[in-house]
Amino acid sequence: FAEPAWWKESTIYQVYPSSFKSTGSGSEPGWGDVKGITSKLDYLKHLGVDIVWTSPIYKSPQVDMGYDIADYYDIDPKYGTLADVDELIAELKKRDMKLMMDLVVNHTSDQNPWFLESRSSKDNPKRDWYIWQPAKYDEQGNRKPPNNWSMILGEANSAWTWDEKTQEYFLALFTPEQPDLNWRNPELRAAVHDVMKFWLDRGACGFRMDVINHISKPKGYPDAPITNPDAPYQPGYSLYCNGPHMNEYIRELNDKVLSKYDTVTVGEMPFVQDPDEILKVVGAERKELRMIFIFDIVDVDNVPGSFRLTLHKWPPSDIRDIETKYQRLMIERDGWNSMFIENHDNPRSVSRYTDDSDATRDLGAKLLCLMQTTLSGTLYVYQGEELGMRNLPASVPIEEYKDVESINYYKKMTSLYPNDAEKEKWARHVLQRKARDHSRTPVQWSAEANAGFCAPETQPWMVVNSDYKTVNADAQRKFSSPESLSVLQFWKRGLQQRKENKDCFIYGDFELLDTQTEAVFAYKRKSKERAFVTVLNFTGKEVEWQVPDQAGVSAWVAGNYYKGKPEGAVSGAVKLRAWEGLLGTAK
Ligand code: TEU
Repeated sequence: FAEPAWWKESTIYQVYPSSFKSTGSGSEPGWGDVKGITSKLDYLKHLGVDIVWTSPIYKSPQVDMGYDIADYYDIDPKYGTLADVDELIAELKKRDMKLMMDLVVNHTSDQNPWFLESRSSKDNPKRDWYIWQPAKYDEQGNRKPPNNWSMILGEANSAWTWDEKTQEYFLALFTPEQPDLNWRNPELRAAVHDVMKFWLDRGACGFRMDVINHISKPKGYPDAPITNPDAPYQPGYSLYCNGPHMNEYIRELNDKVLSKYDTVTVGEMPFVQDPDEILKVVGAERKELRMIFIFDIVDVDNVPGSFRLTLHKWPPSDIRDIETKYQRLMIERDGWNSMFIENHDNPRSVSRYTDDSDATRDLGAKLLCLMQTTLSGTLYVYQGEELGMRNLPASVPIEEYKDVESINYYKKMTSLYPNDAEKEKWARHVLQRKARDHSRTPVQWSAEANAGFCAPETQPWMVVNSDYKTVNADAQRKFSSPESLSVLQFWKRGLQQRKENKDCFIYGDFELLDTQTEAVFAYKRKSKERAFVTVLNFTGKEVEWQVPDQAGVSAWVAGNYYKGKPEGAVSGAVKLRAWEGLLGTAK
């Protein structure tokens, strides 16, 4: 069994600050602000949250919603001031809670003074803090970027941007306004260490590290393999994810900074699936990061090897197979992992993994809660997930999508296929399923105007989901029925149950109970003292499930169809209704 630690047992709640809560204390009306986070700490404490992770609140031109940082040492006026952050940290502390910051150091904003200096001349001392390369030329003498890598948030474009003044290309993997930092340069690395110390000294408990596996690019910037022969540029993930010096740079973060504090760290690591590669980072003896975000579960509906804005049909057993793989990695090989299915880069989980129609949304959200609260890994809850918030409906016009990735995708599709109504419709369909915008709509606090997110007379920066009159925190807090709990109440109970039985749910053994039934994910969690069994029907159809002998269920204790104890047989055949989930105690 894994060694106990506070950061394994903590429930971490992700705040997407622009959409969380606006008190009007920032410079922009209709934006969430830091005081808004502080104003909701009692709500979060009541839910069972230990750590608040906030997406970037630093000074930023907001090309990519703060993932383009112009000043690591100050807060964007839209969110408030440094004093507001100090107040947030103090208020968290009063409630025995902590603050985790987002550390975005694969790239900066093109408005960051580091980059302004770097691009000012070829002999500027900070020139080498970013990745500059000379142009290539084809036979006709046309200028070409140094290689064929495509931009991540707009794959029709090159990852390289030409700089007229100094006549070189710079690498900017995400958008041209987010130039990549050159981690080969030791001065740059020391500057990153300083940023980290600044925030830890101020009271942050650690960092979520944005695309930390992109920091080491391969020498010579070779071309990426051609995955789409019709596209002008190709995804370069296989080359720059987990690059040659990545582990060395991460270990240095630990030696120079992290080891001097008691921190929690989680590295965002897209496109890594090899357990040995993962263990190099999170293996207990490696001392690199506490855990990472592995993307398999959120990549489940992407065309394999392709971009996120694609649709791919997947069987429900994919969820079982993915979760099982990583449960074993943690428990049997002494690594640690994060448990998450939602964040600001993905559609809403209830819309994606279950059925978000009015009749089943509630059940789907609770099913996902039951799964997450009974599996190992540090648990991450994304704002609104605890309310079962869902994707924007198809009726919302395309102009309401604000994310740079969505905008670039729609532009690409409509310019690639001009006057093609079918293709345009398809593009809108893909965005309605997969856009990052769905998780970025304002949190629905109440049935009041603007869902209580900001003042009634203020226009929120993003459209509020039209279902807010029924789906909101206020209604779910007050909800009362003899048959069931609201999604919010179910989450609160689930988180509490997880803590009370952490020997099983956090540190316990994991045993998969069924590899055959396509629809069902069933598993046993076991400690020295006791055991639990979770059974989840991941389809909208009724399934008859044979309880296997080794399950040894003694009683059902919770389920998403029930407020109290579920009825039904504990052995033999059990009828699982659409999206039904059960939790039982076991021998
Ligand atoms: O995301 C990195 C990332 O690779 C994806 O989650 C990305 O959003 C997706 O592949 C796009 O299709 C992180 C941040 O979480 C994201 O919000 C930023 O846009 C990105 O890095 C750049 O900082």
